[in-house]
Amino acid sequence: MKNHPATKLFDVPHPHTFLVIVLGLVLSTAVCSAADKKIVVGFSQIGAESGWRTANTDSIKSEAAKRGIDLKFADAQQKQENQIKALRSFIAQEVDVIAFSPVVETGWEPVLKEVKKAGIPVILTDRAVDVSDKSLFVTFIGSDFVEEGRRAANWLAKATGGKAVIAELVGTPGSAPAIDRKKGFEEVLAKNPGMKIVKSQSGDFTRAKGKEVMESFLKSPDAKQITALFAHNDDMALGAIQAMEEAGVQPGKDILIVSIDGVRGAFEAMAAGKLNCTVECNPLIGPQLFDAAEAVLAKKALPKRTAVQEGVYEQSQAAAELPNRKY
Ligand code: GYE
Repeated sequence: MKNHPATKLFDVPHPHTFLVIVLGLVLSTAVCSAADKKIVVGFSQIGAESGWRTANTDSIKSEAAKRGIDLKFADAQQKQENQIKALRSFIAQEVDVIAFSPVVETGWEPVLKEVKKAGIPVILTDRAVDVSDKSLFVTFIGSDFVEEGRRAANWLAKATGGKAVIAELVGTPGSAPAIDRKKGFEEVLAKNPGMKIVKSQSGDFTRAKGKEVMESFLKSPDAKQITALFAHNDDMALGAIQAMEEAGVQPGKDILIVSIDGVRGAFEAMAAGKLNCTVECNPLIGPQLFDAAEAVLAKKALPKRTAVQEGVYEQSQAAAELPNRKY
């Protein structure tokens, strides 16, 4: 076949046109990637064991969405092994920052060393880890659980004139809030000889377990002497209230109840006269978490520890405070 000029499919453009096109492409991808380069944060959450946790998850997810952060969220269903797997998968995905709320305090050194080797900064939220090498994380944002335990005991000491026979519903064994809240509570008890803990068992921070353990407390031969309940979180207290009602015991009257978190359900129970006091533990740490993530990527210095501001509420304040509660 003859190659006639009229049958030519494309005109070959002038070489300068190529240059302009290529330059244009290079420039536009550079501009796009600067604007589109989202911060990628891997977050390993403990689970969904309580109202507190649900509010915490919502706070983190909604704040990430608001800031256009690419959040890789993994739910560990309260198992440390799942959290360790999640952390390793974040390393494999080369995320910019890893954040997590450790279910228990110990056993993190090996995986945190892997994260450090990969050059990924770690932010702890809510619960702390027990590691000797503090360079394994950049910062910890969370509540002072020891102080929360003290506040619960101080309220009870005041309410009972320093005389109480106490049943205790402990949080997840080995978790920072269970260890520290107990410590703070017992510190105040040591100064109040008329107050003693006669029963203490874990309800794993859930309503169902709190109910189950309270049922067994109430069935024990010395159940009648219990005058107060200290629950390490509101959900366990709410479960215990159910157990008391089913056993014909009046929660909030026959047995005084103090718990920790300040979730909406606790305020409702206080307004109904069934719970006596809740010590606030603020779960809305999404904004602080991503402030820290952005700061660490901008190479700004961060404090090793940021505490969250919290209060103590009793029955008389419940109705007025209810409309202000955000979780
Ligand atoms: O008190 C409890 C949750 O770590 C502060 O975990 C958190 C605790 C919170 O399950 O309700």
